Formats: sequence, C-alpha cells, structure tokens
Amino acid sequence: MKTAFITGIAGQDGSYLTELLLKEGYRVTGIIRRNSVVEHQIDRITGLKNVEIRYGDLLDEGSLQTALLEFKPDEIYNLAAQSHVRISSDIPQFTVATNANGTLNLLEAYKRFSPKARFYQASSSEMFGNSVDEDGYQRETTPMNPVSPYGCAKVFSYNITRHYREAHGLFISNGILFNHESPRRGSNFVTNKVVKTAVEIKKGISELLELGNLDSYRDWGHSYDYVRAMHKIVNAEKPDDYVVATGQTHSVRELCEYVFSKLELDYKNYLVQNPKFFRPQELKYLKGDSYKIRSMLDWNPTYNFETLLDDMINHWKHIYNLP
Ligand code: F7E
Repeated sequence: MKTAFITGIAGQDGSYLTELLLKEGYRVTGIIRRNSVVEHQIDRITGLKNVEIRYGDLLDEGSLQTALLEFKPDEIYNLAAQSHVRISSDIPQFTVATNANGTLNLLEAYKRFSPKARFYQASSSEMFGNSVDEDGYQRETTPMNPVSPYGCAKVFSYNITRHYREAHGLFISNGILFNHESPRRGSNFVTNKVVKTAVEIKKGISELLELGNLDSYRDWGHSYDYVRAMHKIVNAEKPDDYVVATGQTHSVRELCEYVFSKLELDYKNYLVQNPKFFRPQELKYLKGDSYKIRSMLDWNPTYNFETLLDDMINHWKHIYNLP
C-alpha cells in the first residue's frame, strides 16, 4: 500500500485528491493548520475513512520533519498555500513566506528525511502574468512575468523545485494548473461567488452581486479533473513539468451571463461593480495549451465551462432547496 502525504489536505484540491487516492488504495495522510475556530475546518474531508491528519504548517519546519518521519510517504503533494490572488496584495509577506519559503521548508525536510518519495508542487497559471504566446495560449515554454505577490511566490517555488530536481536528483514535478473550481471552491473566488449569489437572488435572499473586473478572461476547469492530472504527473516515468488546462477561455462577464441565464435571470439587473474587488494589477487573459500532458500522460478533462458551472449551480440549488 502506497502512502501519500498532502499539505493543504482540507482544501478543495486536497479533498478531491484524497478521495481519488483512497479509491486507488492509498493510505492518505496530511497536515492542517491550527485555527482558532475549529468548526468547519475539515468539512471537505469529514466522513472519509482512513485519513490520518496532524497539525502542521509550512512555516514550521519541525512539524514537516515530524510528519515525514512518522508517515514515511511514497508521494508528497504540496497543495498548501495562501491561494487568493487579490488578498495576496493585502498580506504579501505572509503570502510569500508561505507560498515561497514554505515550499523550501518542505523541500529541505523531504531531501533530508524522505528523498525516495516523489514530490508534486502545485504551480499556477498566475505565474505567467500577462505574457501570452503569439497564438493566444500559455504553455510550459511561455515566459513567466507574474503580476501579484501570489504569482511571484509561485514562480520562486517553481524555480526552486526545478533546481532541487536537477541539483539533487530528486523526483520532483510541477503541475502548472489553470483555474479550477467545483462546489467545494471558497465563495470568495469568482466562480463560486457568482453562482452562490445568483442562486440566493433567485431564492429572494440576496439583491445584488458585487464584483470587480468583468473583462478578464480565465481558463476554468473542474478540480475533480485536475487532481487526476496531479496523480498522473507524480506517477509518470520521469519527473517533469506540465500545463493542466481546458484550452477554452471565457470572461467574467460571460460567466455571469451563463449562470444567471440558467436561473432565468438577467445578470445586468443585479450586477454592480465595487472598486474593492479590483486588483492593483490585473492578469487579463489566460488560455492554457495542455498538449503535453494530453499526449504524454493521456490526461483529458471530463468537464467543460458549462458542465462545471452546472455542477456548481446544482450544488447551490440543492443547499437552498430550489427545484
Ligand atoms: O479571480 C475577477 C478577478 O479570484 C478570477 C486561484 O485559484 O486561479 C485562482 O486565481 C478573475 C480575476 O481567481 C471578482 O479580477 C472580478 O480576473 O476567482 P479568482 P484567480 O485570481 O484567477 C489561479 C490559477 C490560482 O493559482 C489561484 O490560487 O475574476 N473578479 N470580480 C473577481 N475575483 C474575485 N475573487 N472576486 C470578485 O469579486
């Protein structure tokens, strides 16, 4: 039986990955941070049997060493992060400490105590910033020009993991994941914010949807599909780096149009723009070319933009008891 160790195990991706690995017969272990409000902290993985969790933190090297020594993992998935791009401008130092130095802390513990394991680093399309290839896509070779503290920290982690792979002969891979959502997405990310608020408007318990920039484009996939990519990346013959994306792009405005029209509403009657949701520098356009992982590891997404949003709409309709 293989053992997996997941940082960020209670998050959206951590929970889908845990379900996948349990189905594959893994022993699944991980760390969660101490939180003053204990309620709801592990809701996404509550009910899953045979998951072993300890308190730990990417900023607490001792906790990482203790966990690796106890669990002796075969696969390490570093999914923990301060993952909100706009908030990374409010708390840049914490974001960089966690998303950059935290990765280095885990790498050091891994190199010393678990070097035979395979290591997955959660890299992000936010690393590209506003650079786009001439054909309108971002891919593994696209230059990285990040436009947020979050993106800058992720570029550091991408580079340091590649350096450790080359310098120390470790099995380390990066998944460069474009936006991926689900009913388990935090409701301060734009997809879940739009879907949840639209359903609340339909139910008559909300009146307005307040958003920032409507003209940015994102390549949105489903977290369920993207954790399957992570597992394939870790179990490939050789360590390498792969873009994971759908290859379709839509604006925030198109997202609103689709979600409200599914609920037989016109988004223009409810939408207001609020400066507080704009970013100091916006990443305007993402569309990923995932040819490499599709051809080399036989990965394909099963959800598209519409079926992803349908899944989220159905989730919130169920919560609010709407037909
Ligand atoms: O914003 C615009 C916003 O916060 C998407 C993270 O998982 O994906 C995610 O980062 C777009 C942006 O995701 C609101 O300006 C408008 O253009 O859902 P988001 P993100 O920033 O793309 C990448 C790949 C990651 O790695 C990150 O960890 O929507 N937008 N109005 C808004 N966004 C939010 N959150 N809230 C608004 O009111």
